[in-house]
Amino acid sequence: MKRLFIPGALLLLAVSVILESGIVPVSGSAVNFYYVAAFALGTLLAWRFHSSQVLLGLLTLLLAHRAVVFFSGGHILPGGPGRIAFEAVAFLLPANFAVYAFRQERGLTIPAIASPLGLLFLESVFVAVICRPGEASAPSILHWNILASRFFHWTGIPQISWLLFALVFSLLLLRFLLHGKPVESGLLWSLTAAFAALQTGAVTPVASAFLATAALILATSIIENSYLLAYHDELTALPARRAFNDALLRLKEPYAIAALDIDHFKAFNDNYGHETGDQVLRMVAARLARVSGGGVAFRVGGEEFSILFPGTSVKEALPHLELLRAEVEASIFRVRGPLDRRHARHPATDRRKPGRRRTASARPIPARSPGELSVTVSIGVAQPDRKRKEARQVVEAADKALYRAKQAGRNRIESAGPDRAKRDRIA
Ligand code: GH3
Ligand code: MG
Ligand code: MG
Repeated sequence: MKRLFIPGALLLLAVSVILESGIVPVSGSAVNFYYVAAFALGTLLAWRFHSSQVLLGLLTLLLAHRAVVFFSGGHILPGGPGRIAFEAVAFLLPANFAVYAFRQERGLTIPAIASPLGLLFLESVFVAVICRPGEASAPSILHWNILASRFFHWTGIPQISWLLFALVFSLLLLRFLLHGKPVESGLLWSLTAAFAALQTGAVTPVASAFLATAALILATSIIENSYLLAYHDELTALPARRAFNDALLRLKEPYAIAALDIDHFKAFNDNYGHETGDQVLRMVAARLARVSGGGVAFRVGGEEFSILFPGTSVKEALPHLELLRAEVEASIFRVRGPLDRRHARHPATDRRKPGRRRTASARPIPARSPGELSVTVSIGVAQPDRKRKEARQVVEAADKALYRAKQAGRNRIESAGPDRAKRDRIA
């Protein structure tokens, strides 16, 4: 939810308050600077981060605004080319944003952006044709009334465009709720800012400020996206190693750190394929995310996780870790799609010569029934003491304890000395 409103909605709200309250006097030159800076920043970021969605969004906003300014000559009259351009833009802008949201991001290559650029060109030609000098009104579809027009006397935006904006806003919101991508929330709030620009007259300085905000929101969505890529793991949706390192810097005693590793995961991949391995990783991570006792889980490596327990000693963290270990052991993972069992070897059907040494990765992983798998995890846990004051040293101690848990047979928890309490597997 936080990602839906920050920074897009927050930026739009801040700009609206500044513009409406008059706290800061809005001069024409300040707005012009803001406008140029926002579009330049957005273009630079879209280019560096290969985001065709953001570049196309920026280009659409710019073309839409320039078209209205050009054909209206700075004053939108009730009829004539300025009004026609306004109605065309109010219709095409949300439609284009919907197209960008549903296109797959394929980077900034000519073949990837050729067709949307072609579409923008055709739309520009269309607007130029319907805004020819002497034309009195836009094609009727662009100002088609669905409800009685007295309900809409306070707005210049045609009813059909209200409907389209509302529809695309809902679609973008739904997409964001499904995927949670920052660019989707960026398109959502950028479109809302563009709507505010049209509602405030499209050619006024206030409208230019809203349009610049629409561009700035798209630019910040790229920054948000790179933050997310760096700090969040895409596969499991857990915070990633960088977030773990950050959290270590902020830790204050007392605390406990657990290192957790999936047992025989390589064999899992070898038996069922990498895809299935990924699904199991996701399912284990979902359980780790719900760890009790105030623990926070991170994915720090391939199938390695860390759990931080701030304000908690090892003794206090142990029951929660034990609960987690037992929960993973008891879980049956129902894997989607057919299992890739090309390499699977079942003890009953294994025809390899007896006596031949099995490598770790050739271990048969028992499936409970077709499509149902289970895994176990080993855990090492440590806390700071007189010998290890630094969080880094506590992490190392937890890793060593994890190694001992593996050596001792896996599917168990070991805590780092001095009072090395061995916890045996619960039968
Ligand atoms: P152990 O019980 O000693 O931990 O055995 P292991 O097989 O789990 O140990 P090891 O660390 O040698 O193997 C880790 C394996 O995890 C290697 C790789 O095949 C797998 N792995 C790492 N990252 C991913 C990933 O993102 N997806 C999938 N499917 N597998 C991964
Ligand atoms: Mg492992
Ligand atoms: Mg490992």
